Amino acid sequence: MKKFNIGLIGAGFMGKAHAMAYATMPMFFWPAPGIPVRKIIADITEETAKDAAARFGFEKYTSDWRKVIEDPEIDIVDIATPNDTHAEIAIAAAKAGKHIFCEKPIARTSEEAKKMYEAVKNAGVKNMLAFNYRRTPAVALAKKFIDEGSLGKILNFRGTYLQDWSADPLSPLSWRFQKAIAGSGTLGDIGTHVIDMARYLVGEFDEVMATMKTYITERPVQQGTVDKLGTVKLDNSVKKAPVDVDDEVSFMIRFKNGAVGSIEATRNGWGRNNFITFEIHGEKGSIFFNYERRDELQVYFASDPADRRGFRTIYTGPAHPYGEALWPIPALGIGYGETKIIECHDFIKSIVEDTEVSPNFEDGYKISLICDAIIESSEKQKWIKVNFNK
Ligand code: NAI
Ligand code: SOE
Repeated sequence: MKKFNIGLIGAGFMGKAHAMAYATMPMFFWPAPGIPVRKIIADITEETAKDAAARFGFEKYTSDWRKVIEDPEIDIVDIATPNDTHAEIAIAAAKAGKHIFCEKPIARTSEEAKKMYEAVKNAGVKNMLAFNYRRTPAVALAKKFIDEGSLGKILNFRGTYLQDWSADPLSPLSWRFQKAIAGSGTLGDIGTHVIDMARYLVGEFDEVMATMKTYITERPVQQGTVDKLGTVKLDNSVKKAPVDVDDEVSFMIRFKNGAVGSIEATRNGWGRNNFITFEIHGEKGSIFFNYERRDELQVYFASDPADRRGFRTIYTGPAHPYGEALWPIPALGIGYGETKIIECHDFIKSIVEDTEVSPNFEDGYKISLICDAIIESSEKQKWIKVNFNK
């Protein structure tokens, strides 16, 4: 079984999630397509990198991400740093011939995304973007129902991603609230997850009509480099700085295949934690998914008997996509970690089998073009066609 040496850059929230996936993937998927070896981890100081190596089980550490790229032992470069670093690291990794696993959103802008996509194409390296929610078994089951025609022609997609971790104005100004680092706010950070699911389940976007809003225009400046995602509240004595990204985005969609839809995303939705939902209506039935109840897919088929009208719940388990590799009984509980384990499996499998994996940098680039259209539509308050020829 081939070993793949991993160089992981960024030891925050996603550093932890990815390290856990590398450690555990072969315990779930056996025989594994390959064995990930946690070789080197980078963060911005020697101290944080050393601590991360001990905690996440890496053999070596560095405070300079370029050392990861230059290391001839490394097969896969994993980018788990804030969005402003993705392009520079990915382009350098592609030039060094490394396969690349990169966190979402692909980059801050479509210009950066295009350069990243071109770099991996030119280098011929495998690349994947971490829109992991589509690898929740219930979401993959929704895709199976759509592909096999159980819902018939798709008419409508209604999606949400609602959170409240930053609804408090004293929640710190982390990198996620700075355009220079994040590129955009809610749109790029969480809206893109639902755009990824909408493209995966329904198809390509044609045009959008959007409204974006920033409610909290300044916040106390974060201490330290890691975004603690609302678990820390600062007080009014801490210096404040402006928020220059969106808190909320809502948009309507016309898909190329004639379906229509809408997506709403906010980080100001008190009471909503990771409320990723979609309801899809087709000519022959409907499905509903809520990530906060992610073992479940709600379905209703038009052919169901008249005395049984109403959604019923399928609990995902071994009979469903990825199920055999996970847990032996339905509804034991699929977690965020499992989506990362599946993602890690699918990426390494694509390298071993020399196949394309999705979502990849091409998908990320197209999603960034959709985001451009959403921003333009919000500014001009009219429908904007997505320009895929930029
Ligand atoms: P975080 O703030 O928890 O951690 C970022 C880490 O990167 C910190 O340890 C920081 O010191 C380090 N870092 C920053 N610049 C660096 C550099 N130049 N070299 C080495 N290390 C550097 O951030 P988090 O939440 O882990 O986000 C990272 C990326 O993952 C972002 O692109 C974000 O959008 C994405 N993300 C994706 C999620 C998903 O569900 N797929 C969930 C959370 C984040
Ligand atoms: C914060 O909104 C965040 O960590 C996002 O960055 C992730 O992509 C999302 O999946 C969880 O929430």
